[in-house]
Amino acid sequence: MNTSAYLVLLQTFLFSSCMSDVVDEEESNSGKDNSCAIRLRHSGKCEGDECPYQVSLPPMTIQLPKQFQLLEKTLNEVQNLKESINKLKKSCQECKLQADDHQGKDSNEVQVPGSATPTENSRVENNKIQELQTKLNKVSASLKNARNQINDLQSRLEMANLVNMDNVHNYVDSKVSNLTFVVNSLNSKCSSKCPAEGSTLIQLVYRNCADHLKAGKKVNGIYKVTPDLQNNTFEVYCDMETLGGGWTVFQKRQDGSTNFNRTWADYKNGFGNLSNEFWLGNDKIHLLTKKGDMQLRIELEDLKGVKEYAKYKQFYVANEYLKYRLTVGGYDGTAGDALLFNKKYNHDQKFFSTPDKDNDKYPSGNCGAYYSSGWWFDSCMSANLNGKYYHKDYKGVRNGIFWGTWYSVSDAHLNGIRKAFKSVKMMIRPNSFME
Ligand SMILES: [Ca+2]
Repeated sequence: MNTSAYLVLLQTFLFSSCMSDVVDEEESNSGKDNSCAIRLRHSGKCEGDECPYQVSLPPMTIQLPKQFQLLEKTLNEVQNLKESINKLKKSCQECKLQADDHQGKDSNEVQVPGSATPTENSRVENNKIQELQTKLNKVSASLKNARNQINDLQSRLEMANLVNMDNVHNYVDSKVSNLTFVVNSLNSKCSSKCPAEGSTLIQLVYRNCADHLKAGKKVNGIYKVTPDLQNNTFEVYCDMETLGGGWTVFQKRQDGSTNFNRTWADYKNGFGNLSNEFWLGNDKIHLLTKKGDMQLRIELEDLKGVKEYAKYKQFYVANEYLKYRLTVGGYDGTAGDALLFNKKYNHDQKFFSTPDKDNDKYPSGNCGAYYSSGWWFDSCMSANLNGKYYHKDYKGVRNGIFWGTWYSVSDAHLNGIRKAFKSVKMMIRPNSFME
């Protein structure tokens, strides 16, 4: 049944029960009592067959078919949908507001305060980019410049590497050679042309015994010499007889009266008696030889009275700072070259050692202490002219005066007997000396 059918049924019911209560509007207004709970009144003029009525009904329950529940449910769903749509609308509006807010903040980051329009923002951003581009170009130019400078320095460094230490050494060596040549040529000029002219000078300063001889001193004995004007004058023993004389003696052994088992300080300053046995002193020997033109002569005599000699064209003793290092060479003579015996025993370029100062080449001990001597020990020796003075041949440690080429270094064939020497003399004279 549809809705219009129910209206017809309602009208039938009303008219059948309360037809008497149908009144005109005019009667109702007059206040007549009406016992019928259902009242029907005219509410307007009739038009054709239809008239308008106003129906008053008492409270009542109407039974409706199930289909009305669907309507109600549909209405509820529509209502729910409407609410959901409203919520979504509200959410969208909030989102939009937040988005706008963010957009405003972002634009502020590149915005100069006060400028607000998008066009201005864009212009400011462009300026910023241009500024950054300019800075970038500047940095790039600086880097290029630095790179060029580094390349320049690298090429200079390569040039500098070419001038390495070897080249410097070679340069210095060549200069020193040139200077040595000039000095030597000047020396030879003076020695060959100036003796007569220099006689006045030699008479004033006696550098060594040769100067005294030139001044006319022809007697062996003690003389004062000044080998270096910057150092003191000191006494020496002069041999004015051997091979024309003029020899400055710096060591002499002849009777064993002087002990040669001495300290570094003793050998430095000298000891003994210039008229008998002595060591002149390493400092003085250095001063006498420092000009580098001295020859060395060694004279030896054994207990049988056999005399031999060894001479060296070159003889130089360095200063104490260089441990009185010996430079010796250019052997000639009859006693044999015991100072440069072989590779194992070579006294050239060796430091001076004493019983209390080990500068030798022997790693396991002190040659000076073992052989009771101050000497230019190697490891240890093929010559030792400062050894103990024995008055006769001896046995045991070979710590006596020794010259390795006189007797065999091993001297095994002597059944361990060590040969002693009667006398030793070490003396120097300038190579330029004219006999
Ligand atoms: Ca040693």
